[in-house]
Amino acid sequence: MSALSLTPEQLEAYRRDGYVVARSMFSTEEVNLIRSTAENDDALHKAAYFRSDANGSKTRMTVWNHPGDDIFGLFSRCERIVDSMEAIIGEEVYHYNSKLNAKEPFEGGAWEWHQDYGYWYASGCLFPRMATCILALDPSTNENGCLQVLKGSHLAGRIEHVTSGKQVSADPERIPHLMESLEHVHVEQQPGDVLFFDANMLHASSANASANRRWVLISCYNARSNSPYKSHHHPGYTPLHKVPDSAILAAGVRPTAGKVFVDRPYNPLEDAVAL
Ligand SMILES: O=C(O)CCC(=O)C(=O)O
Repeated sequence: MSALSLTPEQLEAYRRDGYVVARSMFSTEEVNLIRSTAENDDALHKAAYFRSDANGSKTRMTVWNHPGDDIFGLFSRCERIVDSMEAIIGEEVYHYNSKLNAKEPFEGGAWEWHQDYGYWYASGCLFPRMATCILALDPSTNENGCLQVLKGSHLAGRIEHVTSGKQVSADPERIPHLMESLEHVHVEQQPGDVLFFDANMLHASSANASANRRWVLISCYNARSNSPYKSHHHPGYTPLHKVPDSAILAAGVRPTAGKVFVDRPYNPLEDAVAL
């Protein structure tokens, strides 16, 4: 177990609240390497697509399924992240997908309230033995569209997801009722902070109405025992090879040459409606 992985206290908070933030889990030097690779990686930018919100504001996203040996893959495979995920999920995990979400100043779009398992259920994962982590590459604030959560909402279980404008969201009728009893938290992060959250955690984010960019690196994990029963655009169980925590600094800038990206991901809910 990595000495940098989540502590027993953090794991307890995660189980109670559905999320926890590990402050400064990555050093300034590590985040600078990941950020500058993201800024200069042509393949990553060429593979990007845009996701619109109800007002036409757009988040730029690049998505991939297999972590690989580039610096983003080393992040997803490093011991402190994978050991934390295994402690959260309670068994061997595998990498389900990762993405770079870029909200540019005055342009980055909002995300409706949703649970990641709202999507992954439709993709054939039978249990919510899954979790997500978000590494902030820039300061992620209320002004530039940080993640928002409804604390404790993971305990509501999976909520029906419906199409809502151009996105799929958790049933909008239920959200105001859940908001009456649950705390609405804007989870601000500094570069290097990692937010871990449960697959059934209700989360959303606002558009970036500020002059400050908000880029985040997101990795999602599934339990080995929860490989989807049908094939879809994210992988079934694929062994994940952990790397030591030192791997990022040892690699330095290492871009994604040769990596296979996911085209705009097939979304069973959106695409069923489109058909
Ligand atoms: O980047 C964000 O603000 C939200 C991303 C998100 O909720 C997701 O990818 O499921």
